[in-house]
Amino acid sequence: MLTEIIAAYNEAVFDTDRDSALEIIHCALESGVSPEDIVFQVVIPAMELMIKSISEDFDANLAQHFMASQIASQVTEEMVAKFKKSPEIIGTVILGTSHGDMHTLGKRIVSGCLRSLMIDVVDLGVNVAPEKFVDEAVAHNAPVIAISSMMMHTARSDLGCIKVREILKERNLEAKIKIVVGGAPYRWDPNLYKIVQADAWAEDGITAGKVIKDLIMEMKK
Ligand code: B12
Repeated sequence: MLTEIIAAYNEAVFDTDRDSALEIIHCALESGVSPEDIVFQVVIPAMELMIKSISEDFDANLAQHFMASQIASQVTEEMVAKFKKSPEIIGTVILGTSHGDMHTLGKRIVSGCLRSLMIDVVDLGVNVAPEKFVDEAVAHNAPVIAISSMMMHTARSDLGCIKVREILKERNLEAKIKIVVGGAPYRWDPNLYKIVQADAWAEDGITAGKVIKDLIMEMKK
């Protein structure tokens, strides 16, 4: 039965049909599938499957990507509330757009993707000061700061990632807190993340989930 549910859910998500996706999930629940199985066997594998399809043409698959992350986030939130035992949160990520940057859509997608992977997200919103990223990471014991920049000048700014790195260095926090960046400028220049001294970058929300999850697991070792 699970195989059929997975196939039906994947089709609904790929068609960006939120209503059908939710209906499939609710029917699965009624027929006895556990909320845990829905998240770990249905929702997360569907997101992983989507990594392959969207990476072929990011812009053409944007709507699909956005909807998939929103559906995954919504279903995960609903199912987690029904888990027998609260799921173990893998770690916490501090997320925000860099100083001067008001673009929110990409960050929203990233947040949805992270939450669906059991990563706790502290969303600081837009136009975040570099000190704030670090202060919040320390306050929440977060191993990752994720910075979204949609414009070249906010990605390269002295008050963006570069400053966050400087503060981590000054406070001797580099071993404890890693920086992951993303946004259009990093797609234009895949080496930009090194120039701004981030530890990693990802080209889309689903890949961001994978990169950040791997980084958190690596740091736990
Ligand atoms: C929508 C949009 C706006 C909207 C934003 C609405 C909103 N609430 O977000 C509005 C109209 C407000 C706007 C304003 C401006 N914009 Co604008 N905007 C765009 C546009 C068309 C799409 C951006 C978007 O939402 N993309 C869709 C999302 C889903 O994609 P994404 O952000 O790239 O996110 C994905 C990945 O990058 C990644 N990702 C994103 N963040 C992160 C973070 C991490 C940690 C990781 C790992 C991954 C990751 O995952 C996301 C999901 O897959 C882009 C053009 C473009 N093609 O990018 C211009 C664009 C970014 N804007 C631009 C500009 C110049 C501006 C303005 C200065 C315009 C003006 N003169 O006022 C202002 C700046 C406002 C400000 N201070 O921020 C330029 C930047 C040019 C440059 N070279 O830097 C662009 C590229 C347009 C252009 N071609 O000129 N904009």
